[in-house]
Amino acid sequence: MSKPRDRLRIAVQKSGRLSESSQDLLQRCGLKFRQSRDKLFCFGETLPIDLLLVRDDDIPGLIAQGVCEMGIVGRNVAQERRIEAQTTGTAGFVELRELGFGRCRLSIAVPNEDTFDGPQSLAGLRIATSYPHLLGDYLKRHEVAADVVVLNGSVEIAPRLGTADAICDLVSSGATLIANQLREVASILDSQAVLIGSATPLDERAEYAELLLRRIDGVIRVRESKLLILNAAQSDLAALLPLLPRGATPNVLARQGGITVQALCHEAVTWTHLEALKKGGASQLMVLPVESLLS
Ligand code: PRT
Ligand code: ZN
Repeated sequence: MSKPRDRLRIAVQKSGRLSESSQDLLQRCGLKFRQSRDKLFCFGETLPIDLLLVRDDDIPGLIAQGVCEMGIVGRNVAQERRIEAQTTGTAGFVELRELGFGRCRLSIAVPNEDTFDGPQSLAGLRIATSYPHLLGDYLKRHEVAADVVVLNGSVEIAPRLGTADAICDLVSSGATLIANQLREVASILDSQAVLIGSATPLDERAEYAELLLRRIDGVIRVRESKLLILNAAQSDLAALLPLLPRGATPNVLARQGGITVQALCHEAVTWTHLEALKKGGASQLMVLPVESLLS
């Protein structure tokens, strides 16, 4: 039996669309790593949390096997693995947080000239995909019998090569579909990067996992947060408060000749908000980015 570990491991994509944002997120959480020579394992210098740099598809399995406790993958990868695992038991991981980057959708696309009148139009077609379980689940839910052709890359050229009649692939801008004369006809999954974690309770290291989760929550909130500062007369306060962005938490400070309102805003502060507040009597309006947040 392997020796119990006293450090937590988190796996992120080594190189690809999620790599930079994943490492940036961990850095913003105050984690710093010393990269090893093989560049697959990075030792955490600030907390007992180490980093594994791997292929995204391997991350759910590494968590299920107990090689690491957390990981960042696209929801498409997590859901594909979850459906696949349904036949063998449990997936061994749970989704902990949505991370707000790597947004895309898993969609079905057909050649431009083909008609599509709903899922039934796919009956009897050969559909190329790297996501056979998600596609299979979609077809089953719509009671459509089609041929799933599994490809590990270049799915979008399958119809032109004659190896498939339609595809089911990830789409973000849609430019790849257009370039391949394909038309998106149904979206079967909305995806973004998610933090996944072990489904089995962690030992003493649960403390590190909780700490990391709290910091991640702070980083996610702070990303959209702004501090709105304004001066006003005390007599205008009641009229100004409803004009603040929704969900803002104002802090009213007395100053000579009036008040200063500092409002933490988790939603966009627009020019319309500022103009309405100015009209309501506010002056010296200022919107500042928030660096860190701990509440
Ligand atoms: O080597 P490794 O296995 O780790 O990487 P990978 O090649 O499997 O994954 P990678 O880096 O391509 O994508 C990682 C994750 O990024 C995916 O699992 C998704 O969760 C997410 N993501 C976000 C995307 C896209 N956007 C995306 N646009 N993954 C792939 N694409 C493809 C799309 O299919 C198309 O071929 O990028 C191309 C450009 O898309 P358009 O629509 O903008 O033209
Ligand atoms: Zn991959």
